[in-house]
Amino acid sequence: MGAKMMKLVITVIHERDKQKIAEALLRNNFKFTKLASTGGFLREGNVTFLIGIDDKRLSELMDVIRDNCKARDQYANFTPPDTGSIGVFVPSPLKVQVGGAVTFVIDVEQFERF
Ligand code: 2BA
Repeated sequence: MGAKMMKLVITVIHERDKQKIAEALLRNNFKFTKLASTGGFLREGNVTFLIGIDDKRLSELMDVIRDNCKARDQYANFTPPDTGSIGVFVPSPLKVQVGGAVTFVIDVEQFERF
């Protein structure tokens, strides 16, 4: 595949969508690599897919990702910084919306399979 015609799509997916999206990618003949990853903010496991494609298939791939991931509300408890003061801290859960899929599209400069 000529590298000029390639994109690398990196998409961070919620754990609960990983099976669904992997099946949809396979069904639609996309090649991918799945990496176990951890969100920096929630510090929970998520899954990162690396998907190398001919750039003509970019919108098709975006549709597959969009159709198979959904946004979810999650709650995060935070430990406060140590202020040195005496007292009991009751953390209030913070609601955040996660995903559906955080997606980056990168031009591939070179692609080889050795
Ligand atoms: P986390 O870093 O665990 O973030 C989970 C969710 O928490 C985020 O959902 C966002 O709604 C919220 N959040 C993140 N940082 C925040 C902050 N400093 N203050 C308040 N709320 C915050 P998403 O934006 O959908 O991100 C889902 C996951 O995608 C992230 O998990 C992270 O693993 C990845 N991600 C998101 N943006 C990224 C970026 N710019 N670069 C690399 N990875 C990213």
